[in-house]
Order: sequence, then C-alpha cells, then structure tokens
Amino acid sequence: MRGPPPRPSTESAPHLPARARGLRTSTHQAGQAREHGVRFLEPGVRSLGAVAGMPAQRHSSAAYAESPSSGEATLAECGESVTVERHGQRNRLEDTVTRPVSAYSAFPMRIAVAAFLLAVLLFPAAAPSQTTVVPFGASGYRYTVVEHGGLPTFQSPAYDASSFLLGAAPFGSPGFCPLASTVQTLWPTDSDLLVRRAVTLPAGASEVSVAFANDNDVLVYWNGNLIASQTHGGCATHDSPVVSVPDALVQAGSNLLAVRGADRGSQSFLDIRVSAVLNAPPDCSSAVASPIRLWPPNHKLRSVTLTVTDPDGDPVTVTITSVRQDEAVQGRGDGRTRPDAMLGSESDQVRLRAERSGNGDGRVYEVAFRASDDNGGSCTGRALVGVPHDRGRGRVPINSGLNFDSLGA
Ligand SMILES: [Ca+2]
Ligand SMILES: [Ca+2]
Ligand SMILES: [Ca+2]
Repeated sequence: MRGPPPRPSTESAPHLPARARGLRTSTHQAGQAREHGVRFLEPGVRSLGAVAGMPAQRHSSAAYAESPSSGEATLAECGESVTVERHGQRNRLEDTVTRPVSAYSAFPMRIAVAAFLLAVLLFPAAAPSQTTVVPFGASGYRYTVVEHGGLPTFQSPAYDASSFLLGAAPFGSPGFCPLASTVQTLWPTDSDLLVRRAVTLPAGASEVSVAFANDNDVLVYWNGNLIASQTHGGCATHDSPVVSVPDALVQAGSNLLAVRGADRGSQSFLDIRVSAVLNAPPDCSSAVASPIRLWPPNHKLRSVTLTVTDPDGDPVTVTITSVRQDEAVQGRGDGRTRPDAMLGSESDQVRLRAERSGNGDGRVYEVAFRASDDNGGSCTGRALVGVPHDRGRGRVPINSGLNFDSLGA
C-alpha cells in the first residue's frame, strides 16, 4: 500500500509564482477541502502515494504533468489544473498541490449547483440495468433427449447428470424457420430435450430472468423449483417468453437452471438467455477520512470518520478493523502517550492521537476498514490520516514505512 521510500534527490527546487503560496488547498473532489502531497521518488518521477489522507490504492497510479516554468500542473487522474508548490526538505523534495481559491468562487459554484439541480429534474436516476449472465447461443449445457415425460426428476440439484452430454445452444432440428439455421446441437423432433446449466451470480443479484426462443413448449426450473410452464406454437423467436425468477430462489454463487423442452413435431428449437441486475460492491478506493490532518499536535485523541461510496448508491456500512502508524506508540519526543488510537462508538469512527515525534517527519496513521453494502457486496481498504511535523516545510506528513499498532499499548 505504501510507496517505496524516496530516494535522495539532488534536483534543485525551482522558483514558483508567488500566487502559489497562501492559497487554500483542496483536492480535485469538489467540496472536499484537502491537500495533495506529491513525493518525488527521483528527479522527473512523481507519485501521489504515501501521503496522509490519500487512499493509497486510489492514487498510487496517479501522476501529473507539469510545466516547471509556470508551476501549473494537471492531475492525470481527474484532468484538473492545479498549482504545484515545491520545497526541499532534508534531501527530499516535496510538492504540495493546491487549487486556486478562485476556482471555488461563488459565481461558478452557483452555476454548478443550478446545473446539477436541472440535471436531476430532467434526468431522474435510471432504473438499474440488466446484465446478460448467460447469452443466447451459450455453451456449457448438460443435455439429453428422452421420450415425452422421461427422467421426471432430472431438474433436481441432487440428480446425477454426469451421463448427460455437453453441448451448446441453440438446440433443435434445422428447418424452414429463421432461427433454425443457427442450431448448434441436434434435438430430434417429437421428443423432450432436458438441459441443465450452472448459472453463477454474485451476492446481491436481483431481478433474474430467463428468456427463451422455443419450439414448442418449456418447463423451467430454478434450483429444482418449477418457476414457469410455457407453450409455444409456430416458429421460435427470441424473448418468447421471458420468465422471472423469484428473488427468494436466487442464491449467491452457483444456481441450477434446468429446462425441459417438449417438441410436438415438424421442427424443434430451444435457446436460452439469463439476465440479472447485478450488485456492485462498495468502492473502497473512494474512502475519505475526515479530518485527514490532525493539528495542532496537542496529544489529544481526535475523532476521525471514514466514508465510502457505492456505485449503485447503496447505503454503506464501514467497519474499521485496525490502525497502524509509522512512529512508535511511545517514542522519543512525542509526549509518551499510549495507546495512540481507540475505536470509536460507531464502527466507522476511530479516535486518533494528534501527535508526532518532534524528531520525525510527521506521523501517518493507516486505518484499515471493511465496507459493506446492504446487498452482500463488500470490499476492504485503507485510508491515511496524517499529523504534520509543523506548518511550514514539514506540513506534509511522510510515511516512513515503519509499522506500529496504534491500538496497542
Ligand atoms: Ca452495491
Ligand atoms: Ca503515543
Ligand atoms: Ca513519518
């Protein structure tokens, strides 16, 4: 999670425009007033990792291109122009990326808010979209052909179908109907075709449906339960019918779809598509700690809250699982206090001690957490919180890579 330790650099700090100093700092995430620290790993190579408040997995690959003469830079990750302030520190070069206060001036902000409200009114949130889990024409079916009504328990998950053949859809007998020319696996007319297929679904999948192109009739089973019986005459066409799977029958992981196709003569055909609304887990790289900087370093425990967003907009429960720090819990010059972190009353809260070693380069806390949505999706991640050494050259806490348990005595 941490970036490699910085190499000493001999690059000299360039002059910067005066306006780079004294600007309010913020990230590219509107409304989140915070600061980017940028570490020079070696001359010409820059990384956003290992800086307090920046979730490492989100920013480890971020980079920016800059024009040294102007001090202007563009964060590659968000395409935003920012100003780079650079200063040397103990053989290391540290940059602070700031965004001009003018970017937050009230007038453009009002326009942005108005545009957002207009967009909400004109384009209400779209319903979650269906994803094709098993397409028409898929392979991986176990099948056999029997006389009408044969093998009456073939649909049971406990049924041993190892003697069934492996085949691809569509099944049928070639003939004059348009879809008949696409037949992959032969199914003689005037017989029953029995097919079984595992359908793997992630946790939280909903609105599962099975669409058919069939000639003639189908009995549809999900995990051994009969969910539909459909008769069909004439040539097979896609999406005739579409059968909904009750949510109560859907399970995370492997599900068994079983279909008995019954042909009444002349021509036979069966093709299947399975669709579902899939749940996306929370995005742990979106984690934001608030506050991300603790100041002043008065040795008091301060409450820090983590928030994580979900791509589906689901409510997210964050649970902090551990806290590590890059300075000893009871080190020299830090006031000899312990522990330096205590879990908060809420699962997404932790109390971190606002202290750092006076002999060090700022303290970085690494807060590990698990985030879960209410549909069975989850992720794990880490958020960084820093205590700067000072408010001048040492204002960007540096993660040394050392690792101490903040919760321990
Ligand atoms: Ca979700
Ligand atoms: Ca301490
Ligand atoms: Ca440090």
